[in-house]
Amino acid sequence: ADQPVLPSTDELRARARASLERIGVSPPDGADLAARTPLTGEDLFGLAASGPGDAERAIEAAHEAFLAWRATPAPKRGELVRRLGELLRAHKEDVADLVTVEAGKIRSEALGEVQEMIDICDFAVGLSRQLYGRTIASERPGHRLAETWHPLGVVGVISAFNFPAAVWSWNTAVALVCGDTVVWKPSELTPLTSLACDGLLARAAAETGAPRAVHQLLLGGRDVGERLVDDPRVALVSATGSTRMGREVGPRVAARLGRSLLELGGNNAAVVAPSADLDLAVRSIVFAAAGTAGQRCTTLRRLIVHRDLADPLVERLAAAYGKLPVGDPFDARTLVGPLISTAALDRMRETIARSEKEGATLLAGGERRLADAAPHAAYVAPALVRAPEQTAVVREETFAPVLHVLTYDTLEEAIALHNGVPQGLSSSIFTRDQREAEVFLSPEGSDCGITNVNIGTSGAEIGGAFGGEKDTGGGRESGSDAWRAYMRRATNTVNYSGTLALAQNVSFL
Ligand code: UN1
Repeated sequence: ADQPVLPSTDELRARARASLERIGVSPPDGADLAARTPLTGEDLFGLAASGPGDAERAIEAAHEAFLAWRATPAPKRGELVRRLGELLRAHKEDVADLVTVEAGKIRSEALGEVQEMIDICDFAVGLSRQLYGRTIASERPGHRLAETWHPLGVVGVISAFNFPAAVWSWNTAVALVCGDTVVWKPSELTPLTSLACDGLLARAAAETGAPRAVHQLLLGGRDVGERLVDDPRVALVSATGSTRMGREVGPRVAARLGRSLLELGGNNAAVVAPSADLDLAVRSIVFAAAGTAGQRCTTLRRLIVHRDLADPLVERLAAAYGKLPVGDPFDARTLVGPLISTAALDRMRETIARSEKEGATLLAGGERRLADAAPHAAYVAPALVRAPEQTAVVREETFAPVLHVLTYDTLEEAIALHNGVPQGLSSSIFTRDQREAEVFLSPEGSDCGITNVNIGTSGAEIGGAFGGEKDTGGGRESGSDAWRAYMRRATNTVNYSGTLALAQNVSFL
């Protein structure tokens, strides 16, 4: 089922250049950093990277801009984000092209990523008139007790290759309406997409009269990220990536008593109960496990199936896996694009080999594809693996399409398996039994930040708060009241009584 013809690196370079031109940015020529495409595994452009000196200047500029931006009324700040949303609508295809060229996403998912950006812009514009505090009943006569939400400061955004644009927009659209300014260190694997986002925001700023300096882009490596982590002017560090990265970032930010918002690894599972609608379950599982070539933090990695349906379900999944078209993500027939790198492919193979050693059986996929056509790229058939139990390798997150199937007898056992991993991002149950569904959603059910019924683990809407527990880092971003992490709360007591009344009935003077 492979798509045999891949675009050449020259074609991809031309395509990326054309998108960037229409957006209005030219990549900074240089030799520090290579923009690369996983479609062929080859370099597109040499780019100039930012160093620690640039990071210092960017933080200072963002801090200066913050001092003015915080005094701009929130609905006016919303106008900048509204314009960004309009520009994203106009350049949806251009940004999606860059996402496909740099992250390897299939067309529909790349367009979906830009739609997610448009959605969060709409959400943030509405939010710009709804940064509500509360009034609280005071215990004293003639007093008013209230809380007010104020802008926080500079937000450092550290993002990953797999959502090179949307995760930036969740943070940036919300931070900007909250009155914060942003310094962004994107993944070194997706510099062109970041230049496009920064360029569109710069245009939105110019057209709405907002200061350009509210957003700063740093195309750099670890040294640049470290500056954001350590600088006390960066009030909030919002970091998306591996648990290993989070374990370094979290304590360092905490050591200076800064705030961090961590979105780390997931090892997401779905429980398939006896009453499940199997047609629905199969389609949901294949999208969640093989979509985005298994490279979402919300990717389905574990399937916990009732023993009575394990064999028929596994058979249907293996048949579906066998037909998945792997290849050029620009080809409308393709469902699985390349992995980000051959290193990711090596890790995937290691995981399968370790799993086999731990007693598992590879049922479908796992083989490299298109190696002759693109020897530096990493096309692979998504793997379906049946594991005898939840062994060590099953408890780890491998950022590649490997779905481990486990079986259970009682719901209690299914939930114990489900929660028996260090990560806690996303989870699902497929069932038509309301009691089972409610138990899964209850305090004794799934321990994740996202818990779904009859829908897969990936592809959350922006309206909800996004994030997870345990090794996932505890952060929440995107919709609902996640904006509060980007603001500081002030509690106000106002005495309009003309006399002094102390709280807790204290008398003094
Ligand atoms: C990520 O993989 O880092 O829920 C984010 C989803 C997307 C976001 C994933 N809306 O799959």
